[in-house]
Amino acid sequence: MSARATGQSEKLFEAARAVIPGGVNSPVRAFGAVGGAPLFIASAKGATITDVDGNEYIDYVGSWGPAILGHRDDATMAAVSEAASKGWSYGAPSPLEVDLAEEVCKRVPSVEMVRMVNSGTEATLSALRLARAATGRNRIVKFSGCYHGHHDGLLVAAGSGLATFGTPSSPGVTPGTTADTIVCHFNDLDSVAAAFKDNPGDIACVIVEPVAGNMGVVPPADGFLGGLRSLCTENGALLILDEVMTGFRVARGCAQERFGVTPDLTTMGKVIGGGLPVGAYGGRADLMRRISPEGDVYQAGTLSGNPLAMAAGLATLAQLDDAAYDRLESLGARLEGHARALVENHPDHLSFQRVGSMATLFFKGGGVRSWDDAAACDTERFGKYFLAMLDEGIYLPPSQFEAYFISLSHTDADIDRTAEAMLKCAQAVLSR
Ligand code: KE4
Repeated sequence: MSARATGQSEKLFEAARAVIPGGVNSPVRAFGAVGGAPLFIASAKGATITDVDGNEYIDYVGSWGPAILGHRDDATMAAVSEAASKGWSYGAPSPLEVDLAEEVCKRVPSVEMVRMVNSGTEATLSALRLARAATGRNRIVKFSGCYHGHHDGLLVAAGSGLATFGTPSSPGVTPGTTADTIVCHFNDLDSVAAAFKDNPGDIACVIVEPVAGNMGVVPPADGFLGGLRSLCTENGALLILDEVMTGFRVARGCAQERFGVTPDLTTMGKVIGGGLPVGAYGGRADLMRRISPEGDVYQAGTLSGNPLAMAAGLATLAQLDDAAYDRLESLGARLEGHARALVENHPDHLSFQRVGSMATLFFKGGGVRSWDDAAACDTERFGKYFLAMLDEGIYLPPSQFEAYFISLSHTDADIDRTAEAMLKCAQAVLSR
């Protein structure tokens, strides 16, 4: 029995389930993968979140990536307050939209123009539409285990073959909307080559998380991203890097800078809004000029580029200088150093993978290179570990297939305390 009081969260969860599907506004928050009632968060500051029962936790969800500075940093708070003092939605252009677009284009050379939207889903949805328009082709390639938002064409289940046409993975998604989606295997260039061979001249683009974060953190194998770039170029298809999670997280210029690959289009979210609703897509100017009203590819959004979100994004990026990424790397390496020792004691049952300040402890030995590997994780043990970590005051993502996010507000002491809890909880779970 947990020592933590959770009565207020449980009461809120009961009330929420009466009026919100599953009691949450996004499925992963419901603790379905780990059991128990989700914690309702009352407030957060720095690396700490506090639930409605007054329990404090070191937070590794970080709003699923946006809270890279830590929660409620003073500069972002001041910037959003200043913007709000003037008004917060006009449905007309405003100066901060230009500022953020210029900052993104300055940081990411492959992004010559960028359009702001309100979520990562909107960003990828729009980028795929643009890729199909620009190439005049219908088919797209994605990878099993990669997630790009909840639009119909990407809610597909992979088949068992090398490169298979996706079948709808959710009711309400019609076979027609997934008929042009081909599912390949992450870190497997042969599966992508097969897709191009089997669909000559039909593939508009390949969309990929440059570092997979939605099956747990799975780094690209050496040569994988470069191989995708070559295959796309050779076959007249566009390469879309979905950097909604990795963007401005794993390097100042995104994963494309860290891994030295140049996409045709990039999608962004999370950090670019500093926790307020922002998604973005951008890339080569000749492609982006196809977007309405300059071009004929339609895309729109009532709240796109709103001043509050722009202010939060600008204030966040302003603090992400080289020193910040050095610090994030140092914190990530510190956690990895502790985790490696744990994994060495349990090589058949645990793996730890990290890129910069995003990491995952997998309840599977031998590492994770693709979804097939990730699917072999012991998710039941992960659930027990997650709940045990909560009792230790550590709030992890409530799913094996997610990333821990470290922020600039985490201290060495936070990391050491987390590692101590990881060792205690993982070993307890593995000993049962
Ligand atoms: P949103 O529509 O949730 O803003 O972004 C979709 C998306 C697109 N691309 C990547 C690489 C993503 O990771 C996401 C969303 N990430 C999840 C976390 N795994 C959001 C958490 C949630 O769904 O509640």
